Amino acid sequence: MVRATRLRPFLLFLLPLLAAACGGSAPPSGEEDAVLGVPPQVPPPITRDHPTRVIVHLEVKELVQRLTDGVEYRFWTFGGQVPGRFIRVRQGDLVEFHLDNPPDSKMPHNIDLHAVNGPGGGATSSLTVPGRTSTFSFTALNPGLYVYHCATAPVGMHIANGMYGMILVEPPGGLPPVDREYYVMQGEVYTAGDYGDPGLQQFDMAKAIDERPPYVVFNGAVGALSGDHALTAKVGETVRLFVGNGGPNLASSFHLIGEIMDTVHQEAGTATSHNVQTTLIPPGGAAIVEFTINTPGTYLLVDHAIFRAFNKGALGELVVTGPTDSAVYSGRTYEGIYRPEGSAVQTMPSTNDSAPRARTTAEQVAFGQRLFESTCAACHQPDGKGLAGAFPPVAGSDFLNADRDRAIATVLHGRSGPITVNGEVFDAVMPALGLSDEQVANVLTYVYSQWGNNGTVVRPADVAAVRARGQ
Ligand code: HEC
Ligand SMILES: [Cu+2]
Repeated sequence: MVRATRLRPFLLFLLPLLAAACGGSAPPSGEEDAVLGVPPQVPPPITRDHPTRVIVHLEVKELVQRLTDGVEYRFWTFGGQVPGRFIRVRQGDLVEFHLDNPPDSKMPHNIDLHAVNGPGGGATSSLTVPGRTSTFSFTALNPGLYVYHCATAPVGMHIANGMYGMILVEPPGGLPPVDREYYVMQGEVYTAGDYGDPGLQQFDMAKAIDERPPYVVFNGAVGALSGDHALTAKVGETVRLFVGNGGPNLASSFHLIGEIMDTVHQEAGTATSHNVQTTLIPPGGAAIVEFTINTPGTYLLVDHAIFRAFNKGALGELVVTGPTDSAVYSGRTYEGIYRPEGSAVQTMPSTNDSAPRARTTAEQVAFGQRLFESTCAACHQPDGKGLAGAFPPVAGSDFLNADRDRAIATVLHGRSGPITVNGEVFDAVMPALGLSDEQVANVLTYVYSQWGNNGTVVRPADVAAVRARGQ
């Protein structure tokens, strides 16, 4: 008895603290529209002391943007930029998520948020074809910084084209206040051309599968965080970087040249470590990095897998102004030495000639089947039947069977614009896949031999002829 009465005041004091720590225990009250951050900016910290219903509208935009000077790329984005809009909520919030896909899009898309506890992270509830919108809700149960990305087949292609971003779930009470916060994400771009090859570049599926990106960049372009777009801070300010990695393939050895990270939330989880030089950020992962700059200058953000920084674009700048502290550093800066080397970089010859040559039609079919399964099936489906409204069938396709050379040109160069296959109109984009004559011949011979198609045999010489005609 005595014990219980003594304990009661203590429990009364502890309960609100426990509730605050769990975050999710109070039901959400009220409603608000999310403020979304345009990279490299993030929305302001949350000042609410209770969970609420947060309404997020994210619009997919497929658009051509600068990749580097003289080079453009058709990005698929969440909100018009790479990375996608930054979402900021509080633990316990009920997030009502709207994914909008405008009618002029070419592709279906969806979203998988790593902050979701539920099948597909939202992907199974959000597949949205052009001209439609999808809605689903989730409670932000766990605090942390989470990647989101498109998970529509071929998943790697949607991510490589720029469909990734981040959502921060703040713990109750928020993160410790800092002077500056920025949003940075690394990602690869798989262009058909080499680094710096001018013009509008096509996606290259073969390079993506081989994990050989011509570009590795921060925030979607070479120089997205340099010059006029550099991050800025003043001496003595505390800076927090929300750093993510969209991948799709490469882990980032994230490093700030000339600055030690005072605090790192590794993998953007709850644990912190201190005095870190380089932090590893896996594809689909993130880190929260905090530091104070002691002396002015230009500090470089790099992937310390260093060819990526100086030859593929993974380089950003943080320009710090203010009084020099010569006790911290003698004052000589290295600005100007660690510059990107421009677009006139060396290129290594790329050949596909190591693939074994098929000597018989049966071998062509066998090699072609492997290629179909690894490269074409993601879109045209393993049974060749395609996906209504998105990918045409190659099984029993009148379009395919009517014109061999047109089929060769499609696989060689990709295809866009409306086509009619078995009476259904498709108006989407098939990427150029960067295949050799031999590979095109094999995969088409395989496709022609399957699913009721007409058995046409395609030889490498036939492909070479179409290539030579520029058809
Ligand atoms: C990223 C998705 C994607 C991949 C990968 C892809 N295709 Fe396509 N393919 C399409 C789309 C979309 C179209 C329709 C293009 C249009 O609307 O003009 C198409 C059209 C075609 C056509 C002409 C239409 C038909 O159905 O007969 C053929 C043939 C074809 N693809 C074969 C292939 C082969 C072979 C491969 C693998 C080497 C492949 N595709 C890989 C998306 C893809
Ligand atoms: Cu997508």
